[in-house]
Amino acid sequence: MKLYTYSGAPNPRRVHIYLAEKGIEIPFEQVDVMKRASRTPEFLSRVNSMGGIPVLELDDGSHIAESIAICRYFEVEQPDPPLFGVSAREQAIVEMWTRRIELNFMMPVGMVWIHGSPLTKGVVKEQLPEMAEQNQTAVRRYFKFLDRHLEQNDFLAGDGFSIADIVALCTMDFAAQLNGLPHSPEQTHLDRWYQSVAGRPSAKA
Ligand SMILES: N[C@@H](CCC(=O)N[C@@H](CS)C(=O)NCC(=O)O)C(=O)O
Repeated sequence: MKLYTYSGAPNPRRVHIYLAEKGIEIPFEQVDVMKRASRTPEFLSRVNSMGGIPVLELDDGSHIAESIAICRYFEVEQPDPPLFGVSAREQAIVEMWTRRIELNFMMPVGMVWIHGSPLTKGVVKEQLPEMAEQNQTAVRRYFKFLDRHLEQNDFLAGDGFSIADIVALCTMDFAAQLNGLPHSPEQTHLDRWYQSVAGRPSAKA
C-alpha cells in the first residue's frame, strides 16, 4: 500500500491529516503536479484516469482516487476514532458539511488558484481574471457564513472534530497561503475554530 501525494497540495493534505488523527502510517510517493507528473500517459492509464492526486494504491494493485473516498476506506478499516460520525444523524451532518465545504468553499478557492495565481499561469490553458475576482468575492462571503455558523457550534458538524473540519482547514490554509485570501481575525468565531483545528498535532502532517 502507498499514497501518491504532493507536499503542500491541499487535497492530499486532507488524507495526511486524517491518517495522523487515526495514528495510521503508510508509505507515500511524491508526484510533482506542478510538472504535470500526474498527467503522464503512464499515470493516467495505470494510477488515476482522471489525473491528479491523492491516490491510494492497495496491495492488490488497485487504486482509489478522491481524498474523501480514500479516508472512507480507512474509516471502515479502522473506525476509531470516528471522523465520519457514528449515528445515522451524525454521519449525515458530517456528510452535509463536507459536501458544503467542498462545493461552496474549496471550489471557489480552486478557481482563484487556476485563474488568478502566477504559479498556475504556465500550467492552465487560459486564465480569466474576472473569474478569479468573482471567486475571491465568493470566498470572502463564505468566511462570513462560516463565522456565523461557528458562533453556535464548536466544530463544523457540531460538537466533535470530523473530516469536515479537516477539509475546511486545508481549504483555509490553501486560500490564505497560496491565494492571498486569509480570513479576518475579526471573524472571531471562525478564528477561534481555526486556531483550535490548526493547533492539533495532526495539522502539521
Ligand atoms: N476531488 C479531488 C481533487 C484532486 C486534485 O485536484 N488534486 C490536485 C492537487 S491538490 C491535483 O492533483 N492537481 C493536478 C492535476 O489534477 O493534474 C480529491 O479530493 O482528491
